[in-house]
Amino acid sequence: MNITVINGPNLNLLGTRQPEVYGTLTLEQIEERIDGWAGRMGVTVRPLQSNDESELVDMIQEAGRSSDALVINAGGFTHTSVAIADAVASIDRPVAEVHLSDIHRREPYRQVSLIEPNAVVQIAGRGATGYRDAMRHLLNRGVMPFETIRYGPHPRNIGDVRRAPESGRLVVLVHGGY
Ligand code: CA2
Repeated sequence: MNITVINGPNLNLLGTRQPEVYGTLTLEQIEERIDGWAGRMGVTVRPLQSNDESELVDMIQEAGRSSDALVINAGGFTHTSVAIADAVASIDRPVAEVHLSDIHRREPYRQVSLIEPNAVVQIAGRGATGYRDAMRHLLNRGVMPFETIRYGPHPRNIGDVRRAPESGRLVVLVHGGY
């Protein structure tokens, strides 16, 4: 499987300011992690970033032609861009929407995503690991549906529990806090 990972406006500034909201990793470091996770999953990734709305539309259309799936953090355009939402809706490939921060616990204008209706999943508030979970979701989608459960108040106190299709039983191994 090959997955295009698109990051939108201002994500190139990660690691420079607002670490309490977006973490301390730079985009380059996040992309290195994505590459490592993808390698372990047997997935090929193509990371892209742009601050330009029309370039992002072109990237999404191109991913629709040349990739099996798309992971997108459209940054601030998530909440405002009908053009990007339309591009996501136009492609015939599964799209996973990612946000480093938990947009649902932030300002009201960030709580609305125009992309969400056409994404197969929205993952927010898990920091960089959200990209890993998005790729995992795209890889396992349809094979093993998952349910996200919360075990604490912090947005990252979550786990995705998958149930193998032929199994009537679910075993959850709790360790290291989860
Ligand atoms: O939580 C996310 O991943 C966001 O998509 C990040 C966007 C924000 O506009 C969305 O509402 C949520 C912003 C990304 C980066 O912003 C920075 C600004 C200054 C310094 C570092 C990062």
